[in-house]
Amino acid sequence: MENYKKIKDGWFSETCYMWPGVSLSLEIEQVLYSKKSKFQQIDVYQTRNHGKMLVLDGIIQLTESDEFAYQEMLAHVPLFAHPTPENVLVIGGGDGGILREVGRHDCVKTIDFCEIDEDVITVSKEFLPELACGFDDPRVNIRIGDGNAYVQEQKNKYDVIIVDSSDPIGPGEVLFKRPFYEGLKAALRKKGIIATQGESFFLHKECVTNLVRITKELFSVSAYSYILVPTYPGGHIGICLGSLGSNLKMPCRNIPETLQEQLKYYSPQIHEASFVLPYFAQKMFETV
Ligand code: SPM
Repeated sequence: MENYKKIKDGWFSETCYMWPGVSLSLEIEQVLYSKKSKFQQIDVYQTRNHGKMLVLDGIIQLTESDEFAYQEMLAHVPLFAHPTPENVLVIGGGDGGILREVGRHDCVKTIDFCEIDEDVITVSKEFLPELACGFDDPRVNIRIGDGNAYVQEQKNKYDVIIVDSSDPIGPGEVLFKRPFYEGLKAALRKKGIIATQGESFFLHKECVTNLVRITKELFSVSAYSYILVPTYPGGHIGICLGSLGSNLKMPCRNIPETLQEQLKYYSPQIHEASFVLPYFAQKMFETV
């Protein structure tokens, strides 16, 4: 019961060697689920003020209070940067939140989805139905398995690939390495775009610089955007983007009013603004 070490006096505290000396704590009302899967410890908590919270191996993956920020941006930034996204691949994100957002695009015809840990899907369907509704979309094809192995077998197939990974610890580690990015590139069609969970330029300079270097070297267009997420360490997280031709920093399709009204974070304005980085990060990326 490793996870209970993280709860003291009714507060869950997230600690990790990737962000040493700092911890975010949330008050917990109830432990709803706590079990080790084949790959990781899965916990779902009822928090006092942030709704339900999904935690994998002691790291916060989402809370119901702010999950929309991450899911909307990681999905809609690449999808609106592409002129005609029809075939989409989502790797990771067993909670279904990214699928929910991708499914909002009528032009998308197929959504292939690859997740290593089936238990995350099962648990999310039970405890996080507002995210897991993404699995109900008939365009979604679910594959349980290793995302890297799947990508390496795909060639010239996808318009947009979204990687909703956990941190580069445990099952997510391989998704931060160059061979995986080479596989992503080969799996893209002309003008294709990748968008990957890009960590924090405040907390993980080496990791972020490495991701930016890889995307710069492999893709003709690359960029880094960031999202405000109060319950991630530092209150933010990045998106690392690479493209085989499409411009990334501006939406190239209009957002239908009916879709805009369903969203809480993404808008054409924040799409552009999210690429304007603090000066130190801008310099860090220019010199990579
Ligand atoms: N669909 C939500 C899954 C979340 N995937 C990303 C989780 C990252 C958690 N750690 C954040 C650390 C930020 N540097």
